[in-house]
Amino acid sequence: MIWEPHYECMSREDMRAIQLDRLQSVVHNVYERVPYYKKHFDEHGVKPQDIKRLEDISKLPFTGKEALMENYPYGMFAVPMKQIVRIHASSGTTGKQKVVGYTKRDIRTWSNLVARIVIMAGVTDEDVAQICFGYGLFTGGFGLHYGLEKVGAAIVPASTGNTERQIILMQDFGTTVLVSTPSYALYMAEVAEDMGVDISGLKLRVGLFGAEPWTENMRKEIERRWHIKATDNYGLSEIIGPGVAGECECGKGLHINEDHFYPEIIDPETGESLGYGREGELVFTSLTKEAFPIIRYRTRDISMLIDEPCPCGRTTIKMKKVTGRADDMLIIRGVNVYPSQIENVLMETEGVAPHYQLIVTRKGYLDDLEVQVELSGDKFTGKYRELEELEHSLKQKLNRTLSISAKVKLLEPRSIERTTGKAKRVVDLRPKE
Ligand code: DLL
Repeated sequence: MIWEPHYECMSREDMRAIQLDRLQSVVHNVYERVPYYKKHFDEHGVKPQDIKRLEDISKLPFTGKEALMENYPYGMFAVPMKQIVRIHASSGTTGKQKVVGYTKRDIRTWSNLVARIVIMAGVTDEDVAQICFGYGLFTGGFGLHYGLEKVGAAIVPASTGNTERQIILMQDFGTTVLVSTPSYALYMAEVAEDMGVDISGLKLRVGLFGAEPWTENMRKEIERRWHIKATDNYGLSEIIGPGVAGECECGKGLHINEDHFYPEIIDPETGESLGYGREGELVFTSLTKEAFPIIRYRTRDISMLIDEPCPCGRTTIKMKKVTGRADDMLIIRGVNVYPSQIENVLMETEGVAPHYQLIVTRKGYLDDLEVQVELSGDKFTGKYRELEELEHSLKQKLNRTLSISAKVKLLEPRSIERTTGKAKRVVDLRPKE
């Protein structure tokens, strides 16, 4: 089933026509109503009338997260507070929260777009969906809730935490769809195993996972542990929350709801537009939002746009699974290292569990990377020789993949703190410049 075939299966020409029409309207709107945009457009010498073709979007300046922080809390809103019916926020790594608002129409749009994604993943009105995302300022809980409700699934709004109770709910309520971060899904599997639950006996069949980067190897592990199909969905508060892009059953990338969010890929260093098929930073322009429209927002997420026909029948552009953020890239002794590269090595190594942390320190002028990873239960036999061999082989594999040497520290099972939301993979202890 396709939720809105009219838009999701549109010809490229029709899609481009809608996008241009909406782009022109949002650009006029923000220029008139949001002083931040007027100032920045004027500084760049660009006027709303200059947007004559879709390609003219590159004339507009980018918006960064700093803009949201400088205009905290409501300075980027394009409607009076009277029309705002919901506020969400997400904390950046530093400084103030990024605050976003929604009108009644925005909430309807959002629910519809999440419904598209939920349907893409194969959810129906027969499903019982347990939402294990936080309900609060975070957009995950409410976003998935409204979309799933629109589809007609029976929702169990379990939120995060009390993990044993989550497992009991799954058993007793006959949960068929699990909604959470990938790292929390793994933690829940661990708890279910500890409780002696027969996981294959549960009714679970699909997982809707998102809100943090995860590798294909992590996906395989989640599918193996839970006996489900694990699907990915992507979004960010500044754009709308979840509902930006999601995976169909073909599993060849995430369909972007591009009639609402115009995607671009840019070179993160130069800002140059890279077009389809090249890896770079994702940039989005919201085309229909009323309360909090946003122009050329730099997500810092690394992906690629894929323009290939999809067997599912949808014609929307797809994006490659995001496996990291530009901000997560570590520069260790001058070499770029992504946590996802390390995750891949760990997940392909037998004897270690999918729980890890990367500790970066500096001694003098030299950076040091230590990969701390838990042993899987069966490897934790205490046989010194075996552990030494495992550590050695991991070091070699990491060395080959990263082109730098990293220390490896094998930890007892369960020694890394579990999170019910987004996992913290990197602990950077280097002094800030
Ligand atoms: O995480 C929205 C969301 C909630 C998406 C639930 C999907 C499901 P923020 O808290 O603002 O919003 O964080 C957004 O999380 O820029 C990415 O770096 C990361 N992220 C979100 N989804 C994915 C994903 C929500 N599927 C930031 N894969 C984004 C990789 C993701 N990273």
